[in-house]
Amino acid sequence: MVRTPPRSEGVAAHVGLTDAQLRDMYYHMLVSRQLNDRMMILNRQGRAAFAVTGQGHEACQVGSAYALRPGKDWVLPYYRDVGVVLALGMSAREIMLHFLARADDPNSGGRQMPNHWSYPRLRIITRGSPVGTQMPHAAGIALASKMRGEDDVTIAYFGEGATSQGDFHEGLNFAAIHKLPCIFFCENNGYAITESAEKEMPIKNVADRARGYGLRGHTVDGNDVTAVYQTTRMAVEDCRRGRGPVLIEAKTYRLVPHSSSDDDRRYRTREELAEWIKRDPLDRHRLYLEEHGLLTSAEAEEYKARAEAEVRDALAYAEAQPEPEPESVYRHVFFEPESAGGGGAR
Ligand SMILES: Cc1ncc(C[n+]2csc(CCOP(=O)(O)OP(=O)(O)O)c2C)c(N)n1
Repeated sequence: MVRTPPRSEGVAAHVGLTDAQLRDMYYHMLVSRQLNDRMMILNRQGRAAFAVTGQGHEACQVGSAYALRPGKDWVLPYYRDVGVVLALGMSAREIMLHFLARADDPNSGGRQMPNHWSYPRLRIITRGSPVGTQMPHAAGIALASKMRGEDDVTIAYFGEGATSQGDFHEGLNFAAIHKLPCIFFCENNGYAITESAEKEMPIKNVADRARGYGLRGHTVDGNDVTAVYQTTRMAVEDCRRGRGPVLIEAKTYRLVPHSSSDDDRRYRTREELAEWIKRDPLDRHRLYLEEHGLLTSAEAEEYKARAEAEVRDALAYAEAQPEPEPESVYRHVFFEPESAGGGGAR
């Protein structure tokens, strides 16, 4: 591969981030990848019933999350978004507690499906399993922010398959009519389980739909973490200035089957996969940092080892924690006044 000469000066400032943030992004991407890999292994070992992971989506997830204010902006992630919740501040230990359904899981006390995030301190909103339901919720939350005169932005994440759901259209239409501070962020990985994007929609870009609703749309390379950051940052600023909602489509690819229950060899070729492995967002960001003199190869290896250690620790910690008491199955099914506004679903 041809390498451009190091030119670190001003690169971070040009992107709108500090050198340290650009390196931290890489670390978050590594931890996200490691967590996802570990989840799939745990499933294969029979230690976790189900895993749905997001290898390949790290640039979309980490890049967009860096444009948000953790604990202030409202976030409705979907099941692949390990990188989003991690970059916002959920720890690897907490993610593992959730994945292994332990009592101390801050997302649901070990009572939700894996990757059904819900973390009040970080304003991460709980989700249901039906695809696309987060869109009207996001519009409603953004309406509340607007009515209260607060400058919070709401972001809803989803795959391109979710754009075929009625909820997607209702959410975008409502948000556009009321000019709500809401970002609809599509991680377009080209497949909805077995269905390729061509069978899901008659147009090439999800973002092209934006005009039909009267909102702004952007398509961005979803494997370029700095491009995703800049696009999301721009959308956040537009929302804060009262310019209404934005639809962002980040084009990417999932490097793994849909879930632990899927065999992707049935519907996509190994050659296609190999092409996308060459565009791995982790390698790409690492190269970017190295080319700009922001990270040496030795430091990159150190980052990798540190990420591995963090995930090993998270797993050992979570496995040693108790499972929820049987009686807790009835908690959080109906509204409980004493827990309203509390600091987590324990
Ligand atoms: C309403 C509804 N229909 C079908 C499903 C089953 N299902 C779960 S994930 C999924 C694919 C969603 O694809 P996409 O939105 O592109 O996200 P991706 O998994 O590709 O990241 C489907 C069909 C569901 N959970 N909810």
